[in-house]
Amino acid sequence: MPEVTNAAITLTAYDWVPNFARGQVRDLRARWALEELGVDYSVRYLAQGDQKSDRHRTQQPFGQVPTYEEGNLTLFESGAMLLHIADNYPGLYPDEPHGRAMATQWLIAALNSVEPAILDYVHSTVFERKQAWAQERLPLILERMTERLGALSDALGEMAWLAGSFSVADIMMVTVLRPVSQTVEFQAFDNLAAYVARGEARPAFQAALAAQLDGFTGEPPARS
Ligand SMILES: N[C@@H](CCC(=O)N[C@@H](CS)C(=O)NCC(=O)O)C(=O)O
Repeated sequence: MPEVTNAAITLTAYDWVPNFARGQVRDLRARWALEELGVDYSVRYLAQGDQKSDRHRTQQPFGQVPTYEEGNLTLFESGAMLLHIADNYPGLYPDEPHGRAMATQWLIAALNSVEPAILDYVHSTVFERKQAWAQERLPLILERMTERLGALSDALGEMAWLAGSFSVADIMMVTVLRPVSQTVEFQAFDNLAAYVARGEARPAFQAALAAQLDGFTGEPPARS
């Protein structure tokens, strides 16, 4: 198991999140990449709320997880972590420069062209669901999300992975898609449903998911 104590790489993660977020917190992305490579990492667990401390903000200006520490390097942004890992440990980028550029492109597309539409849906159906306007806004959000998923489905076509061989682009895209992968709208795209299932079937994904779930040993924040 790559999650050990005193490894050269340390991630931050939460020691508690609500059930709906378990298995979705973005430290999963870095864990998955490291599991694929068999690279050891440690985790510093934060209680809910501690991510907003001054100390944590020196590492993550937005007061979020994950962070990634390795020697004197500290990174925030899961995308930067995946690119750094792929650059420094062979195995998650295609071998030739063209393939690497394609993988980088698709990782950024996951974050910049696909994730915003998915987050809109998650915000509307989870965090903002009790707002009077949430139901009224939903059709528009679904339309935008479906348009993005349709375009991704067309681009993926019959390919197994986005940049030829399995790469960091797939770690990012699969984790970006997972929050909506059980919706009717998503399941209508057979190749996307199969793509996410293919990613989730990888032993390294399963190990990363289990490690994240094992880390939720804390208590919910006290109600004020
Ligand atoms: N763009 C950041 C987003 C990080 C993020 O949204 N983290 C969430 C957990 S998955 C978080 O800490 N949310 C709590 C908060 O924003 O206070 C990344 O990809 O690393």
